Amino acid sequence: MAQLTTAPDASTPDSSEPGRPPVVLTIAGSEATGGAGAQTDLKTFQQSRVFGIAALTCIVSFDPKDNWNHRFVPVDPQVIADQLEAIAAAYTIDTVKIGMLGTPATIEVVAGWLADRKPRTVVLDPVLICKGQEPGAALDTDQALRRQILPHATFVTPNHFESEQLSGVDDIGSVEDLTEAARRIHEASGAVVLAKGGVRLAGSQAQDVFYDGSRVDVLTAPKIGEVAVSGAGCTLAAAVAAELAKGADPLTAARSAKSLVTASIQGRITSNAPFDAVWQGAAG
Ligand code: PXL
Repeated sequence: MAQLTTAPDASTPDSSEPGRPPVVLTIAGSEATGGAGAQTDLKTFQQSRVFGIAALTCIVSFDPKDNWNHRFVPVDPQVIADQLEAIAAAYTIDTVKIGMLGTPATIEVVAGWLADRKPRTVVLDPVLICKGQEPGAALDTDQALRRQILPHATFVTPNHFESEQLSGVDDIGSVEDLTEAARRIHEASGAVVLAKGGVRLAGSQAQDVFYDGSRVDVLTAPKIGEVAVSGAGCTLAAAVAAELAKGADPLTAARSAKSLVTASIQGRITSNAPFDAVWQGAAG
């Protein structure tokens, strides 16, 4: 059982110091090729002009000898607790982005830390599936994420599959379905929801549904190809977190994040891997 030490509150540095960027924490996995996960989050934070820090939850190494499937190794829960202890001792954390957690033990540590530190803004990218995980373990992880992490989220960014899973709306095939899913996820969590249709909804536009409990907005951008680019979801949630940390309202944060993702997909980097990597620097 990992020990979560409650560090003494860091003597809060003056966060209104002129020129000082907001500090944004990502709690996420490493994806070694840099197309997704914590590496993507940190690049997004830099591009968005916030000071990014990261606590690593797992290490994903694709296996080029096995069709680039995921090899997934969780970080020891105590080591996750240690990282969070160091971070909370150094900074007052107001804004957190949560990416891949990967195991119930990791979720336990992160949920405990969120309950203890109560950051004002928690942007959850509810990563439910990692190809390298054993399906039984993935189910436990999904349930733990829903029960223990979702209640702490203030903003959640499910993709098409995650929207179906979290809302119980089957076969989301239209913006209306996605809106219903966003409403249900909001009712279950209280969080602002940005449900991503991406390339999964028919038509020439990539459509996402924003719902904050009172207003529904459909965010659109022309689709760039018909294949989802890995790292786009991480970039979106990280950019939302960065914009909220800088003081944007949720809808403005969602719109800015979507335009950063669109530019990052447009400027994507090819490699010898069979998938491209989003490049946040392309946003200029
Ligand atoms: O894009 C989802 C994702 C998030 N985090 C890590 C990943 C992936 C997908 O590969 O490896 C660490």
